[in-house]
Amino acid sequence: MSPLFPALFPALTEASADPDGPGAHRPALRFGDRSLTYRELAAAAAPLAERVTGAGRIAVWATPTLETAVSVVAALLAGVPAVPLNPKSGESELGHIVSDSAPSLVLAAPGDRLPAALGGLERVDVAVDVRAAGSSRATTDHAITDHAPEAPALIVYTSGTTGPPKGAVIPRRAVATTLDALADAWQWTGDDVLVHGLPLFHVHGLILGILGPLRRGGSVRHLGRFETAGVARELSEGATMLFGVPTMYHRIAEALPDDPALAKALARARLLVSGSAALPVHDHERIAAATGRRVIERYGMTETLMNTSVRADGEPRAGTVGVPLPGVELRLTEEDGVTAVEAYDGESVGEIQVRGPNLFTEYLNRPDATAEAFTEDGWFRTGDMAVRDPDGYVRIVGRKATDLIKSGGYKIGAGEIENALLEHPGVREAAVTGEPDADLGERIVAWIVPAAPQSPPSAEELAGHVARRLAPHKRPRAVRYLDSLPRNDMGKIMKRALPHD
Ligand code: MCA
Ligand code: AMP
Repeated sequence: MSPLFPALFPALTEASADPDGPGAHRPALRFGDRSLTYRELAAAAAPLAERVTGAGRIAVWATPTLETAVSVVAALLAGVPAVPLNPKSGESELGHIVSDSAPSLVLAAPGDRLPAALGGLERVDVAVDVRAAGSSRATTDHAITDHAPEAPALIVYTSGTTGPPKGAVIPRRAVATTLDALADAWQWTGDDVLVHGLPLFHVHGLILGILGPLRRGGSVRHLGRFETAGVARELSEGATMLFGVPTMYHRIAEALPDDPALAKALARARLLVSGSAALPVHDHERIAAATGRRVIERYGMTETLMNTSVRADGEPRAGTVGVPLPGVELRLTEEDGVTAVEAYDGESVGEIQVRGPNLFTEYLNRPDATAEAFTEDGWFRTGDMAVRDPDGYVRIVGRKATDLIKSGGYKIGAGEIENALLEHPGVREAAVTGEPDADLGERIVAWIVPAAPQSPPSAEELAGHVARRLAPHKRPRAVRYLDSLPRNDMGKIMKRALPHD
């Protein structure tokens, strides 16, 4: 182990070395009525780590369950990069991810039905027997070792404007760095108990929401699925922090007027954190008015992990994502992508570029895309447009690419949906845009020129088509039919010229 890079999960290492020690019996993970202490987690993950050692890459069928958390911890202990799969992904998306990342194994809970796209992979059943785990201990045979900081920890697929999603290779060093920077910003300790209901195949729910508490030696209670009742229950029973996407906070804001128990529970929380998209000021204000608590925002990206945050000891300013995290260099640049915008005036807009140990290494198998994403001197181009207040608070004001849609906190490329729509026999031409939506932030709208104008495919048919091929969250929420799409002289679709309501 490198002395500069302590184990990713010190509490787990300790519980494994001293299964009767004081930290070993502390709670680590809870999903519904199933939970594991650190000692039990070590006992469950260590043999699995041994099983997958040397496996190249492994896929994890990332349902919101204890099995997923144990699988990812085991992969990290073994030093084998894990590829979390959205269990609702359709065939085309899964097929792409599997052929691109070429895992040798897929880890899934016993009884999970895996789709045909995973048929070629050897399956390892992850049987977490919670009761048996209580009496077993991680033995020294299953020594928990650590691995090189630059070794890949996870490959997380993320949408671009066109084409299929790209696999961001996230090294162990980035995971450790970002979680420690958040610990500093949020005064996050082993005494914190996090509650969340986020999916486990993205950075937010998996790295921040599961690996974060484990790195601190604290615990997480996952709701299985997001519901305000679950949030209220856990926060009133000892949870101290809540992580969510803006859609979740919007739903909380909507529920608050009729739910005094929810207001009381939120008022007790130490920290309410929103991220993955902008939380509208109106929702910030409604939550503050009903609970006396301010939600704080942090800003990150799959490729960069976390870049900025409002600090726990800072001023919680609605509409901003706070200040750069320790170790993160952040600059704004002009249109040319290299000239720095120096002003801190709350007005001068530039693209956010970041540099630091929190960054990914590359897009898997995509040297072209990797090269394009960085400037010559190593700054990562986020594509997010922002201004800075005089005291350094960053306000995100937009996005460079109009073909990226953020819906429910998921990043979705218009191009991948257009391609899927064009594969439908009833579609001649297709364009996809995002429109403002109070609940989802943006909703996906499909503009269709039907192959047969007298019998166009229905909106439900097209939503189902996209959901089956890609994923349900990528389905259009509205379909508009046109005789032709507006195009410029070059034949390129002019999305800004599409008629709006
Ligand atoms: C409806 N459904 C369908 C269809 N229509 N399924 C198949 N085909 C159809 N045509 C199903 C859905 O699968 C779902 O099933 C249910 O109907 C409701 O669908 P939907 O309305 O889409 O879901 P929702 O409940 O409204 O979801 C809202 C949500 C979700 C819970 C907020 O959007 C969410 O979990 N967002 C989190 C995104 C996230 O984690 N982003 C992080 C990436 P069922 O009811 O069974 O589920 S960003 C990131 O990581 C960076 C680093 C960052 O900064 O954080
Ligand atoms: P993803 O690529 O799915 O990891 O999403 C990253 C993108 O989410 C960023 O580039 C931003 O556009 C957006 N994002 C994340 N957090 C915030 C936030 N707090 N406010 C506004 N946008 C955010």
